[in-house]
Amino acid sequence: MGRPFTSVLIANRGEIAVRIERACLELGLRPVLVASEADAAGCTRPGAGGPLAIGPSAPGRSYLNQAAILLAARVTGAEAVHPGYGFLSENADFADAVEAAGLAFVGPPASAIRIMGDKIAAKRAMMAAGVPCVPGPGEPLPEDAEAVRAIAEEIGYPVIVKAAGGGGGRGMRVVRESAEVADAIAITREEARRAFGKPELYMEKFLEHPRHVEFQVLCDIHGNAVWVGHRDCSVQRRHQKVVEEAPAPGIAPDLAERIGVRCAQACRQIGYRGVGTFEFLYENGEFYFIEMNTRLQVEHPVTEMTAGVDLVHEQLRAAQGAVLETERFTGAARGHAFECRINAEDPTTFVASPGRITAVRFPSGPGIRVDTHVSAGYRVSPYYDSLIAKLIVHAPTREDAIRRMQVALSETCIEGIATNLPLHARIFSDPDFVRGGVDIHHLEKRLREEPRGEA
Ligand code: MV4
Repeated sequence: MGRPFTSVLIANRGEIAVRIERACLELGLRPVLVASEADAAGCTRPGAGGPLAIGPSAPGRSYLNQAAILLAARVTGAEAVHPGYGFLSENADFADAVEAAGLAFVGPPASAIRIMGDKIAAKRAMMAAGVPCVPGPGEPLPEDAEAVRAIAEEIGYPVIVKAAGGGGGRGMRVVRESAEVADAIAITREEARRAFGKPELYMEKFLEHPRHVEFQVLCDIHGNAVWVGHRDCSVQRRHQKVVEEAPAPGIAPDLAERIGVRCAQACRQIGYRGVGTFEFLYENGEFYFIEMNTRLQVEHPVTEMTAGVDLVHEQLRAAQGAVLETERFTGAARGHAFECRINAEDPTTFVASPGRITAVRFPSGPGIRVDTHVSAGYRVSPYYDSLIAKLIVHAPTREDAIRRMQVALSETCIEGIATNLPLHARIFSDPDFVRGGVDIHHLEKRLREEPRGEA
C-alpha cells in the first residue's frame, strides 16, 4: 500500500495512454506502453521504442487480459500499473493481482473498488458518511412483490429499480405505479443475473429532471482527503457524455462546500486513495448521491484546468505514498472550462466511423488544450470506443469559455472519417445550453426535435 516506484506500465490505449505517459515523464518515471495488434502502428513518441505487443485487437485478448498485462510488467521491469479508465480500471480482482505480483496499483485499494462496484454497499457507505443520497433504502429489495410494493409506497411513485451490479445506466427500470412493480422487479432481476452475475436490486425515488453533477476528490494513504471541484456532465446521449464543464453552473458555493466536505469525509472513512468521483443527481437545489467512480475519468481535464492540479501526477504520487499537500486545494474554481469529446462517428446517426484520418488540424492558443493520440495518417480502429480527441478550453468566465470553444471548434478539421464536430457546434450555439444548467434529458430532446440540426 503506497511505495516508491520508478516505472509505470500503462494498461490502456488512445488519448489516456498518451496523457498518462506524459505525466510519468514529467515526474521522472519510466512509462511502459503496451498495445494490441490494432494499436501497434499507432503514435509513438520520437526516440521511444514502440509499445510492447500484448495480444490481438479484441479487448478481451489484450487490454482486458490480466495475465498478458502482468507478464508485460514482468518482462519490462515495470514496478507499477496505471489502468487509465475503462478496461481493467475498476476491476478489484485485477487490483489485487497487481499487488500480489509485487507491483503498485495506481488507484484505490481493491477494497474500495469492491465497495463502490456494489451500488448498494456504496450507497450504504455514503449514508453512513453523511453524504445525501436519493430517497430509498440502502438495502437489497426483498423477494416478495408485496413487500417491494410497500417500499415503493413509502418512497412514493415514480420509483426506479436498479441492479446492485449495474451502474453507468445499465440494469435499471422506472416504475410509475404499483401495478408495474412485480413485472419490473422480475425483468430487472433476470437482466441483472445475466449481465452482472448478481441478482440484487435496490429502489430509489425516480428524479424526473435532474442534472448530473460530480465532485472530484483526492486522497493520500495518510488519511488526508480533499475535494477539488465539481463538474456538470448533463449533456449526454444514451449514457455517453458529450460535453462536460467545470464548475457546474449555478451551484451555490456554500452548498458545494458542504457536499464536497462530506465526500472527502467519506473517503477517509473507507480508506480511499488517489482520485475519485462522486456522482450526484442535482434537482431543485439539492444533491443526491448515486454512484462513486474509483478511476480517473475521461472528463478530468475540466477539473484540472479550473482547480490548477494535475490529477495524474496526484494519482502517481498518492500510489507512491506521498503526503497530499492539502493546503493547495480549496474546491473553488478558477475560471471556467469545457470539454468536447470528439468521436469518430456520424454526427446525425451516431454510427461509428472507423478508417484512416487523411488530414487533421487542431486549434491552439491561450486556454486551449487538446488531449489526443491521433494525427494525419492514423487509422481509427473499429475495435474500440470512438473517442479520438478531447478539446478542452479554459477562460476567466463561462461566457468567455463558450466563445473560446466556438472559435476553437471552427478551427478544428478532421478529414477522412466522419466526426461529431458538427454536433458540438450545434451544442455551443444552443441558447439553452449557453444559458447553462440543462438537465440530463436536454440533448436527447433536442435531437428528437431536430435530428439533423436543421433549426
Ligand atoms: C437515476 C435517475 C433518476 N432518478 N436515479 C443513469 C446512469 C446511472 N449512473 C444512474 N442513472 C440515473 N439514475 C434516480 N433515482 C436518472 C438516471 C439517468 C441519468 C443519470 C445521469 C446521467 C444521465 C442519465 C440519463 C438517464 C437516466
